[in-house]
Amino acid sequence: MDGPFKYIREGNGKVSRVIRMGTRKSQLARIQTDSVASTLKELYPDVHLEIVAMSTIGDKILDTALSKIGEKSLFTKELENALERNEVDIVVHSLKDLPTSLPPGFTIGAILQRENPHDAVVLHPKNAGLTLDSLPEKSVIGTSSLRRAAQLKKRFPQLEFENIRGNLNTRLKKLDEKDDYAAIILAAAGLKRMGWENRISQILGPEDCMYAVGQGALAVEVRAQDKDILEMVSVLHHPDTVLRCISERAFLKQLEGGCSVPVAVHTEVKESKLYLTGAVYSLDGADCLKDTMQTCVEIDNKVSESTPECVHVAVTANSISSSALDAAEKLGMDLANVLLNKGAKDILTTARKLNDAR
Ligand code: DPM
Repeated sequence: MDGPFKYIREGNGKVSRVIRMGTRKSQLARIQTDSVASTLKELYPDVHLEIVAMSTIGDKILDTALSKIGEKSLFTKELENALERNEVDIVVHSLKDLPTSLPPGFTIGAILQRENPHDAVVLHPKNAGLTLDSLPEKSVIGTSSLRRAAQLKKRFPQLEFENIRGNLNTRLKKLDEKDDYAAIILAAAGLKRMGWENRISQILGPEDCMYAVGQGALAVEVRAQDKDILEMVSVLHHPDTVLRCISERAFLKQLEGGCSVPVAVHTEVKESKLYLTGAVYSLDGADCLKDTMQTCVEIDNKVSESTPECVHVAVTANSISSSALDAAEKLGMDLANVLLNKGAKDILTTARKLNDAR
């Protein structure tokens, strides 16, 4: 059969489209892609799913801090090229790795129910039983997230913070097999998906460390024009997660923050209200601007067939009430504007300059 898509002829003579899912080769990326694949398989037993694994720049450069590599969309670019060339139809990402604007032609067609969005402490085995409060003074904590370092430096001034890079497997190995780090900080969601929940010694609440925009949620990226695939994946949307993440992404976008700035958030949906706390930090955490706002989000699941397709911070969610999506996006922008009025731009510009000079 001609055309860009791949088809398969089944035993009964029926021709059906093969859906190809692109993934990075890291174990976490494979696990995440496989979990979305098995959900799709349950929902659509007749589709033929194929998984195509490829390495990305982010996987190849393992020794440089994420925040120092100039390339935006580090982990996503090669996968997007494959999407563009119709070599794959679906790419599963950690939402927090996806920029708030995608290149033209791409959209996030689904955001799945969020895992625990908080950060977690993983201790060197010799420190079993300790916490960030009880570790000896000057203990070295491994993280290359500016966001984590800024908040934790302020909260735990007796500790020291150093970069650690590599995928989750590499980091745990560096922690366990060397004596460089007393502990490392990782997203609880990634640890859980890898089956390493037993290594979590402490979950950091918002008073210790707020999470990154989109942390803990999986996103499905597709070609914006591919209506069949968009409709197929849209059933994966988890409305509360979508609203929270749209407000978080709008907050980051309005601040003009990338994936490696000291910006942190906390969101909740309670009784049709969406609460967003957002903050920006100087690299040492000494300067901090933080505020909380709320808005009404009626999740009525009313699908208004007549409304034209609209996209909120690169997310297409036609199955969710557009007034709720609009309110969530506005909440993020409004909160960012409040912080910008208090001088958030200066804090972020200085943080960026200092980080580039390191
Ligand atoms: C982004 C950051 C990190 C990743 C920055 C941040 C952590 C970098 C580091 C944007 N992406 O969080 O402030 O520690 O050096 C990443 C992880 C996951 C997705 C791993 C992790 C899994 C969790 C999820 C890397 N991206 O943060 O421990 O699905 O949210």
